[in-house]
Amino acid sequence: MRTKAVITFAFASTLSTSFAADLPRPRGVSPEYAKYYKDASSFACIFNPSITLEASQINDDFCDCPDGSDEPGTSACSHISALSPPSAAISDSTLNNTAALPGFYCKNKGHRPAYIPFTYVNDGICDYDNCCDGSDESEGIVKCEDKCKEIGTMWKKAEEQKQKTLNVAMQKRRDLVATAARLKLEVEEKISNLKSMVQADEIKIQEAENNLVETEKREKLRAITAPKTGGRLGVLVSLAKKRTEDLRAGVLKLMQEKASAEFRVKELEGILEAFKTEYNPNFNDEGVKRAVRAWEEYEARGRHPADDHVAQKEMEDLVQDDSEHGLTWDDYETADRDTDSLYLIESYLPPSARDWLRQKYADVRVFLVDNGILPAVDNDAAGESKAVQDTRTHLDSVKSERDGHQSDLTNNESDLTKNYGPDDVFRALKGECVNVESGEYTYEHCFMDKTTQKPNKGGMDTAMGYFDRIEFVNVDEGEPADGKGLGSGERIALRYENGATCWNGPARSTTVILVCYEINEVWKVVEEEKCIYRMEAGSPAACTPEGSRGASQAAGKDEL
Ligand code: MAN
Repeated sequence: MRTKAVITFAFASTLSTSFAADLPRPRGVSPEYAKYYKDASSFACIFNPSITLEASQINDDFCDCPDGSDEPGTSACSHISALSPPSAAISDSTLNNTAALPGFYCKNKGHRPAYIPFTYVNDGICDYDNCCDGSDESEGIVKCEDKCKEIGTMWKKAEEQKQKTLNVAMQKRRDLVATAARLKLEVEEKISNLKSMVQADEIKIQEAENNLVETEKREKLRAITAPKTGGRLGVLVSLAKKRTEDLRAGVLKLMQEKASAEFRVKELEGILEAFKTEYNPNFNDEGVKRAVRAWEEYEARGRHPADDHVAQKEMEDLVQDDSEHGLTWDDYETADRDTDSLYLIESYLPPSARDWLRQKYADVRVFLVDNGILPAVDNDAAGESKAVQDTRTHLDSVKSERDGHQSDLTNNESDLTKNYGPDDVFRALKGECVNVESGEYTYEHCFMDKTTQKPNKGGMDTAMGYFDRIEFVNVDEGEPADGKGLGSGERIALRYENGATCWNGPARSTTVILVCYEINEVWKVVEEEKCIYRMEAGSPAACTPEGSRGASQAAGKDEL
């Protein structure tokens, strides 16, 4: 088995068959070059036609032409061939400038024709990888049977399988593109709805602001024109009324207690009077005699109550209702304008003129308050009225609704201008996650979002980067038979940055290189440098619109 690089390079899959394939041509010559060898008697070196040789010098295993064109079927001029494995002895410029032939041409009937390096010719190794007909070995060192039928059949089968996979992948890509278009439309619709909502919110805000101004004005007016009960005189009157009521209640209570005490005194006086009349004076009891004497002295001073009918009358007067004395508190409580000249004037006016005057007075006051000439005394005392508070709360709520819609709008607008790759295809995969276990971790790739490293034995997840941009990278890797590899060429990559900071190192970052494949899969994760990761993955989104494995930058340029 030759090295991968040489074989890949030697594989001439695009060989044209439109040339005169039926021209007789020497061994190792492709139809493309047959025209140079059609003269049966002589041969002119392809790049150096001034040098002519005998026809018999073709493939005589001796290198005559400086461009090696006289030895298409041997390895005699292999040092000139561009397909020969590079060696220190032959510089690139020598190769590029002088080699006329691309290599030894294997017809590979039943399979695909191919060029192989001239060094592989007659080297004793059957080069079935590229020369399945065994024509590279003609000198009998080794016998290479023609395996093209078998190899060709296998190859065809593999190709058919690959094509099938590609077709599936391409269909899935088309579906993704359709989904992406629908999602984009949804975003556009959302934007248009949100724009209308923000506009409506602005109107609502304007209305609520006007409403607030009006309510504040109305409340001020109401506070100014409303009858006041809390003015100085009003407060004094209320206090006096309360005090009078308390005193009246006190007097009443005293009167009741007095009546009860009088009743009990009378009862006692009756007992003592009976005692004096009924006691036995012959019974020489000093205590009884003393008590009778005391009673006689008490009675001589006059019994209770002595002349208190005046006090009783006064008390009865005191507990009478104030209105009985012509005192109506309400008149004084609601009339705190006694010092206000307006209300003095008012009293001389008819009711209609009084209203007009009151309105004018209120207007002037509102004006003076608005302009800071008078303090808004009434509102200050009571704080903001409920009506104003409610209107302000409503204004705040419509404003916050507008802010929410505005921020949604900004997010959707920025989403619409975001690069989602060729045909917007990655929009359809946004947030979709794929996992793969590798070593002690499970790695997760969430499209257009983030990459994460999850320890299999428990512990915290580590952010390996957040989506930053789409890039195109060139790769040159093998392509496994199962198609789960990057292959060679330009590939689309999703770049994730600013993950968790590495101890003593950079913030973690990941490049996810994608290749066209029928499902979303992560095949391989490598930590290329400390905390700098690379994922190799398959996705239908990575197919080119034309149906090849690697997304090319040019294909998606219009959309970028
Ligand atoms: C963790 C993992 C590794 C990384 C080291 C760096 O173990 O994230 O991938 O190399 O931290 O300290």
